[in-house]
Amino acid sequence: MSDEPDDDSDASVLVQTRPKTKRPPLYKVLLLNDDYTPMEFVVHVLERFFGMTHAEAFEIMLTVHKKGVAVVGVFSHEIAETKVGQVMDFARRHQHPLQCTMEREE
Ligand code: TYC
Repeated sequence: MSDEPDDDSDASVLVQTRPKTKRPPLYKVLLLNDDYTPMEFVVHVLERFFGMTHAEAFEIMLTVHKKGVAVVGVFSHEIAETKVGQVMDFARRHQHPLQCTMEREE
C-alpha cells in the first residue's frame, strides 16, 4: 500500500498522436514563357521529357504562351530536379532562353 500516485493518475493529460509515416513533399515543375523560344521546340520538350502526346504538349505550350507559366508535372524532389536539369540543358544546347523551374507543393 503506497502513497505514490499511479503513473496514469493525471486524467487531464491527453496525448496527441499522429501517424508517423509522413509522405515526402511533392514538387511542381513549371515552364515559363519567353518571346524567343519557338513553339515547336517547347512542344518537343514536353513530348520528350514529360511523356505528353503531341496534342497534350501543344495545349500546354499554348497555355504557357498565353498565361506566362504552367505546371507541366508533379514529382518527387529528385525527379523534379532531374526534369528541370534536362529541360534547361536541352534549351541551352539549342540556344533557346526557355526557363523551367520547380516549386514545392503546399
Ligand atoms: N512565346 C513563345 C513564342 O511566341 C512560345 C513559347 C511558349 C515559349 C511556351 C516558351 O514556355 C514557352 N515563340
